[in-house]
Amino acid sequence: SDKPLTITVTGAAGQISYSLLPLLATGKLFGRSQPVNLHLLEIPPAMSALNGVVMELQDLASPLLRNIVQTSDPTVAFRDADVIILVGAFPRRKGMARRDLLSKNVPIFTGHAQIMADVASSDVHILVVGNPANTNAMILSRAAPSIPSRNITALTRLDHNRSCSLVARKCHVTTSKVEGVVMWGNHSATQYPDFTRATAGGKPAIHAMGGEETVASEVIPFIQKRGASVIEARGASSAMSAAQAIIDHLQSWLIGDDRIVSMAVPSDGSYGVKEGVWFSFPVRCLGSGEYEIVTGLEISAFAKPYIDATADELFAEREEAIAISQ
Ligand code: NAX
Repeated sequence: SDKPLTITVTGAAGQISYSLLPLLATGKLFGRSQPVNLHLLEIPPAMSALNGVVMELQDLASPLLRNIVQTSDPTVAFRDADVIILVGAFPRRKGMARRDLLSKNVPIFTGHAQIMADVASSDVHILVVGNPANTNAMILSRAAPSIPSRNITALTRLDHNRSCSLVARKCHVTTSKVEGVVMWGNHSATQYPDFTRATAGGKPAIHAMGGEETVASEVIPFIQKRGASVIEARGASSAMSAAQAIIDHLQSWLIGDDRIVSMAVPSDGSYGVKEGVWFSFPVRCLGSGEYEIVTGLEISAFAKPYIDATADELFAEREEAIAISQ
């Protein structure tokens, strides 16, 4: 339509946003006929850097980019937002325990939630990227009960994409030929990238991946540690690939997708994961933000301990986060 959609991005002067904003400004999410407004939120010390980002956005000269708002006031940033991408979070410093990270981020996401519920569009769709992403989404939902919990998801698409790309490389096919990869659970080291049903060009991929034993000893840890490997090599965490995963996630979720993808959504009890956490499941996206968790996949004796471990971690995070918020 001609009416611009308003997209809010928090942490807009950070490194993921530097890769994400040009994609949003040039129609890589909603296509080349959908104008967008960008509302950019940062904390006061980053406002000068944000101003530089805004200059560069203007200099893209994108015909789709209408209003740009740069602010450190969440009420201004979230006003009338149709889509909110929460990238901003307190960063994990060396030696920081999970509890310390949670105690910094719980207040940020609680505060943002209450403001969003008041000023965002009534049909707002929210993607949480900032870590701990799954638990931040849970906290956000608890603090904004007027926003349907299905409208709040967290990003595990980067882990999913990493897994699809690995299958494609091992099987010598393009990623368009890869299906059946599922990324279960938390966006953390306990994530379970599941290759059991992965196919490349319609054929099972597990043999090319080295068989079940090699998958357990090498392939799963390779994906679980991929983020750390990027940090080690680049001296900075994944940004380009995270930005693309955000676009992929939002495109599947808001526009629709023929393929099954992985998304952290509120658990409905499927696969024995109790309600109360945002768990990455295989989902079928029906368009316009509608999705359903794919049920009925067989969970093998191999997969079960992985799924239980990542669920246990999410419930432990949930307890800690709720204790902090009280
Ligand atoms: P950066 O540190 O480069 O950028 C984060 C930005 O957020 C900073 O500019 C900071 O000033 C801003 N910020 C902090 N608190 C804020 C607040 N209360 N309101 C608004 N802005 C605030 O980090 P970057 O590499 O861009 O990563 C951002 C987040 O994504 C991190 O939490 C990171 O751990 C997480 N990631 C999550 C991924 C996922 O798959 N879910 C993958 C990529 C990434 O690691």
